[in-house]
Amino acid sequence: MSISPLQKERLQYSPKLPGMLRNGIAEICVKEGEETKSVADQEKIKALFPNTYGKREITFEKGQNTSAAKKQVVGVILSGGQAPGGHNVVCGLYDALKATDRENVLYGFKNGPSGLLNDDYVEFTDEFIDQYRNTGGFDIIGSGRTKLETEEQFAVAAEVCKKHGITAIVIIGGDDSNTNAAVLAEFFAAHNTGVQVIGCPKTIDGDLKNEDIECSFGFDTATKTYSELIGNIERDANSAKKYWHFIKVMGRSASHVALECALETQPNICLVSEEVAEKKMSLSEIADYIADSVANRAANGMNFGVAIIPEGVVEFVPEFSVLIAEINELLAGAKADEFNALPTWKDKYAFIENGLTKESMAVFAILPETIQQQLFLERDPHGNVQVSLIESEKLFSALVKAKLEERKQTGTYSGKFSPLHHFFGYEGRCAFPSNFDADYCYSLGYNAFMLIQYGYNGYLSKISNLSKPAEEWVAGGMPITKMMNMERRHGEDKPVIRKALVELDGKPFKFFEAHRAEWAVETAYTYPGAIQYYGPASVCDITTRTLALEKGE
Ligand code: FBP
Repeated sequence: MSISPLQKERLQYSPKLPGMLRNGIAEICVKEGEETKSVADQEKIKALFPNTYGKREITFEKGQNTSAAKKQVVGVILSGGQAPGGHNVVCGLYDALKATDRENVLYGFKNGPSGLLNDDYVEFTDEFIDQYRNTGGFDIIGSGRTKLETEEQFAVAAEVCKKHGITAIVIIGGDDSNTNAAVLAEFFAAHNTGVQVIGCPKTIDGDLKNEDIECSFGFDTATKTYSELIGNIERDANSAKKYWHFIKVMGRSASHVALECALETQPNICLVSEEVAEKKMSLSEIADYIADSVANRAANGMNFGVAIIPEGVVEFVPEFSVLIAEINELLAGAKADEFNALPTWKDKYAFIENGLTKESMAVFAILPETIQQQLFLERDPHGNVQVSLIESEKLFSALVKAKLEERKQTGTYSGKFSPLHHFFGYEGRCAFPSNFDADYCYSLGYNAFMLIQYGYNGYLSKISNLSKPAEEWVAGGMPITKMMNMERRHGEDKPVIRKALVELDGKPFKFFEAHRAEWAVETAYTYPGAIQYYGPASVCDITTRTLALEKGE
């Protein structure tokens, strides 16, 4: 296999562990902290997790290893969307497992949780794993979005574990996957299988974080990758001085990615979905807000700019969510066939006009035709509109264009507006992990094995103090049930890890809020450049602005 020069070098990189894990397995001891309780709905969560609720928070320290010597056969699963550093979680897990006992075994279940159900796996060896050290992607075993959530699935999982003598499963995933990890851990405990379950916090979206988990892995590298590209575009915009760039960035729901990129690059506009919802902004108000920046800059002779749009924003616009709900209703069941049989868009438009309320029709009517059609073409397997596929960067540039036309009529704007569109998502999910993600992920995996070795079940691998150098990081574990509350999902009350949205009173948003008026008019762009893997720590080991601001740095 031919590999790039960078990959060749990265294979040799030694990820940094927290200081307390550096002295070798024989010198890692555990310190138990307080008993825990869930963040809300304590009685309900306790009743649903009688075997795993209320366990103690733990941290590792330097000292005599007192874990029971036992052969470990561990299965690992990569779940959901790719995030840079996933391979290093597997490598850290493997290295700790083999350092403890060469007889220990690590299996990788292929293509996500379905690999466990289908008993489709690979056994890791030194030779195999060494090809993936410090590389991006999840291609080492593949990933998938099958949800492990039913008793039937858990029973199959228990059978597969029994067949291979598996002692523990490590699930590397986001909030949903780790919620499912907690339920699986409870099932295994309730059925005395002896199999432990440990989770690791992954997602580029950055929405798996709370008072215990400072950030999910992958967020650092993905946002640095997007920020490099946005910075390059800003410099192009400032050179050519003729385009407005509308850039959608990934993040299915929360706007952490968009906000971090804005903090890194200081664009003219960055929408924050959580603020849109809080202020109940309409599409028209958002368009006016962007148009103001376009017009003010034009008045200063700058017919160019950059606007960042979070992927999930339209779902946070109240009137748009009502429209989506009405469209889902309009096409429910057989009505979809009736709609699809209509020969022309004109006929379809009349059908829509007939079926929507006056208010929703007014919202629908201002959308560009391509977006109107997208709402009816892109359906998920349940027949619902696939909101994530809506090209919101094009939607907002079209709405802004219409606003500017109106302003031209009234003589309040006389600039030029040439928009270009971009979507940065998949570009960042499999980048070579930054040193931060390489180190953090390796530590998460290594630490996950220590949790297994010490017999913990239903815990999330936890590395904290992350804004400091790795030497000062703190390794430990937190019962997943501590992060849970009850939420309504698909008509049922379910125990879930609470998804972290951008907090409007949090320091990262406050910083952005304090500067955005200036950025909207001035050209205050900053150019972060490419991720640096070699060189001074001041550029190679920096974490995100979000984490630094949250930590008051
Ligand atoms: P996870 O929550 O599984 O980490 O995935 C997040 C994400 O990358 C979102 O940002 C994006 O909306 C989604 O996955 C895309 O999913 P897919 O890879 O299935 O197209």
